[in-house]
Amino acid sequence: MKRAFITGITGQDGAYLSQFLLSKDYEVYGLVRRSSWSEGMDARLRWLGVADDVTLVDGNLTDLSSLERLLRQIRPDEIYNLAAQSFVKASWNQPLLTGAVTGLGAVNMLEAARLECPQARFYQASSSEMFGLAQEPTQTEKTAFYPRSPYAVAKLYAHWMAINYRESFGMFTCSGILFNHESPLRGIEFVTRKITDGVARIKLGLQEKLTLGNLHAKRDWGHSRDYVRAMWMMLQQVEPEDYVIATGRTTSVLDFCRLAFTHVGLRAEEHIAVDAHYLRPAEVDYLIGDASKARAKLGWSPEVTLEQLVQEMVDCDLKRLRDELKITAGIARS
Ligand code: NAP
Ligand code: F7E
Repeated sequence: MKRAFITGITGQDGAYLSQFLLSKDYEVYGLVRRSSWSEGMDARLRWLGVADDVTLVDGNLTDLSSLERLLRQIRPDEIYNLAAQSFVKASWNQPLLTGAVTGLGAVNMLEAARLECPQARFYQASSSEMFGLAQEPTQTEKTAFYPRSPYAVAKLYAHWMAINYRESFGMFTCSGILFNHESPLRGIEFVTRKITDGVARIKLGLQEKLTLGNLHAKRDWGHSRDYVRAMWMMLQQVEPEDYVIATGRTTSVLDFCRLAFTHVGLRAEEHIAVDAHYLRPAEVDYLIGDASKARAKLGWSPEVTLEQLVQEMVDCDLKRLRDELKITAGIARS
């Protein structure tokens, strides 16, 4: 039985990756940071029905000693470093924390692996945000980086450090340059989930308007379930390499809204408002990835279309809100 150690196990990708690795008979350990409210910590794992099948261990990406202790105890075959301050907009308000967690935190993880289990295979969660002000119309592993936020700069540092540990110490490190990927488990602050939650609220009469920022930004959106499979595939290869993971289709925020509103029989234009509060100091206007290398070498391709993704997200938000309304009505009656 292989053993995996996942940082960021309580996040969107951590939950789907846990489910995937359990289906492959892995023993799954996940890093959890201390917070004052621990009850909802494993909500995503619970939603996928895998919370009782993983072992959660306490530590923090910014505390090297905790990572060393855990790797010494667990001795994983594979390490997936998914933990990060991952919300781009927040990275301007908290640039130092973002650097400490998303950048240096990855180096803490690499260093702990080098000291305690240098043979373990290491996945680093790199990001299409590193392309930022895109230098080529379609981005591949060879496209020059131009990060546009403290988050992207921190990710780029972590990306090069993962490569540096491979080249300096011969460690099996892979960086997956993943384009945006979403799901019903996406954090509510990200635009796709904000849209699908808003559409569901408007449909149920709980909200009138959906207020957004830049409607014209374009992203290459896939499903998290497809993307965590690619992470695992990278670590099963003979040689460690870096891969772009993307669908090859780009869509504006406005068109994402249109898909979501149309799914519930509403017209997006009648319900969207724009507020400058949601604009960013520097924007990434356009991203579209070319995952030819992953297709050729890993045999990876996405299985979920954008339309299916949007429908799944809207339907899950509708169900969640209806369930909440039933509970509230039940309490009011009793
Ligand atoms: P997410 O839902 O925001 O999850 C982030 C995870 O990091 C959470 O489990 C969080 O724990 C944990 N974390 C934050 N700070 C930590 C710290 N100091 N110590 C330990 N854990 C900490 O992110 P995601 O969407 O699953 O993405 C996974 C990774 O892929 C991230 O590194 C992200 O930057 C990267 N990425 C994501 C995308 C995408 O489109 N989703 C694309 C490219 C790259 P709490 O639950 O305690 O907050
Ligand atoms: O923004 C625009 C916003 O916050 C997407 C992270 O997972 O993917 C994610 O980063 C676009 C931007 O994701 C709103 O300006 C308009 O152009 O959903 P987002 P992101 O910044 O692309 C990358 C690959 C990561 O690595 C990150 O960790 O949508 N937008 N109106 C808005 N965005 C938000 N959040 N809220 C709005 O109201």
